[in-house]
Amino acid sequence: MSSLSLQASRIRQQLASDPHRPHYHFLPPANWMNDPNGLIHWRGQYHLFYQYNPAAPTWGNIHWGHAVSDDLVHWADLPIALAPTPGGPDKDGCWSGVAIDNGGVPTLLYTGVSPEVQCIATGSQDLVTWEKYSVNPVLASPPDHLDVVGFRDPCVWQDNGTWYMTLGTGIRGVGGAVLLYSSTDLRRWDYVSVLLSGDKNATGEMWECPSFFPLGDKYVLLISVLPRAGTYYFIGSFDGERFTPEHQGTLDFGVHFFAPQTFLDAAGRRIMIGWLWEGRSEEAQQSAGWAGVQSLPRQLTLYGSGRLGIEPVPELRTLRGEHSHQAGGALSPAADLDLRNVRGNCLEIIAEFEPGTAETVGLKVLCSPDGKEETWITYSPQTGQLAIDRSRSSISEDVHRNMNSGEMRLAEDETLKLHVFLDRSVIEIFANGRASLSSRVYPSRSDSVHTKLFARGGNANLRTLDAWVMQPIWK
Ligand code: DQQ
Repeated sequence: MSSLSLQASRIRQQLASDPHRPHYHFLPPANWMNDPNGLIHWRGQYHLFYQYNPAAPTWGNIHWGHAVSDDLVHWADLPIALAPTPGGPDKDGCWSGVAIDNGGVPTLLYTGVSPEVQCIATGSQDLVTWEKYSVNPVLASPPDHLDVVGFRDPCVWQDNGTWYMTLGTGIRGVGGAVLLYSSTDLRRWDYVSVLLSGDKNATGEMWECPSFFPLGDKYVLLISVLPRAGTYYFIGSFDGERFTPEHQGTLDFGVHFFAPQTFLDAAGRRIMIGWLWEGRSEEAQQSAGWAGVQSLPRQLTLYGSGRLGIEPVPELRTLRGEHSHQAGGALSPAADLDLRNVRGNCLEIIAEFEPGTAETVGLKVLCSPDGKEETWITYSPQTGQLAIDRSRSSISEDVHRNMNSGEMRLAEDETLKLHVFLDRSVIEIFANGRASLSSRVYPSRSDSVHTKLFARGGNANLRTLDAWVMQPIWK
C-alpha cells in the first residue's frame, strides 16, 4: 500500500464510527467534496475526480480530488489531480469540468477562477499526474454580445473530428442558459450558439454543470439550477447549433442531488453520478470533519416515446450481504407491518406494492422503536406523488426536515416498485425504473434501524419484498 493510501485509510478508519458517515457511497477520507468531475472509463478502470477542499469540511479552496475503481463500486484514493496555481488563471480554484480522451492523450477541461475561464491540462497514462497548459486559459470570456451571469463547467465531446463544448451560464434578467462552442484542437474555441435557455421564474437564473449527450436516437441535456433548486433533464433533438427539447422533467425529486455528470463506459452504458449535499448545519459538518457524498452510479436509458429511464447499476448487487424475504400480504391503516427481519441503516430494499384503495402507501425507514424518529417514503396513487417526509427523521434540532416530492404516474394496473438504498445519512429511492429521489437524514438514536410498511386512507397490498444488508466498500 502506498503511503498516500495508508494515510487515507487511517483517516477513513478514524471517521468510520461516525453513525452518519456512509459505508457504501463514495466520499473522500475527510473534508469537503462537491461535484463529480472528469468521469471516465479509461483503460478498463473507472475514474472519478471531484470538487474537493483538502483543508476543511467547508466549500472553498477547490482542488480536484481523484479516486479509481475497477467495478464502479469499490474506490481507491489517488493523489489530488489539480490544485490552484498561485498567480494562475485557476488561482482561486479549479472548478468543475470533464476528462476526455484526445487521441490517447488524457485531457482535462475545467473552469479556473476568478474570473471564470476555461483551462486545459494533460495527464499521464495512469491519469495520476497532470500538467496544465502553459497558455491557459483556452477560453477567457463569454461572447461580447451576451450579458451573462456565470461562465463555467465545460462538458466536451467529439463529433466527426470536431470538438464541442457546452458551458453553464445565465442570461442576465432572462434565465439559465447553455452556451455551445466548437474547436478543432481543444485550444482555440469558437462560439457557436446558445444551445438552450430557460425562464428565470421557472428554471432559475443560472444553469450549472450542463451535461449534454446522445441517448438512443435523442439528445439529453442535464442542468443544475441556481439558486440551488435541483436538477432537470431535457430530451430532444440537436441540429448542431440548437437543441430543441421535446420532453422535460425533474432528474431527481430530492433537492440534495446536484451537479451530476455522465460518461459512457466500454459497454456503451450512459452512467451518471451526482453530488449529494448535506442536510444539516455547517456547525454539524465542521464537527463531523467531512461533508458531501457521491450518489450511487445510475444508468440512464430511453424508454417508450423518448422518456428517461433511471436505475442503479447492477454492479451494486455485489455489495449484498444477508438477505431477507417478505411474502406478500395486505396492508391496512389499522396497523403498520413491522419487518422484523429488515433492520439496519445500510440496506437495499426492493418492494412491490399494489396501491389498491390507499391514499398513500410506502415504507417507514430508520424508525426508532418508540416512533420518535422515522422517515417516510410515500407514494400517493391518486396524485402520482412520490415523496420523502423527513419531518420526524431526527430528534436533533440541527437537520433539514422539509418534504421533497415529484410526480410519477402509474399506468392502469401497473404496480409500484420501490428500490431503496439506505446508507446511514443517505437515502436513494428509485421507482419503477423511471424516477429517483435522493435525500439526506440524520437519525440521532442508535436504535433507529426498524423498517415498516404502511397504507393510509385505504388498503394496499404488498406483492413481495426483498432486503439485503449492504457491505461497506472500505475495509
Ligand atoms: N460547483 C463548482 C462549479 C459549479 C458548482 C464549484 C456546482 O464549477 O458550477 O465548486 O455545484
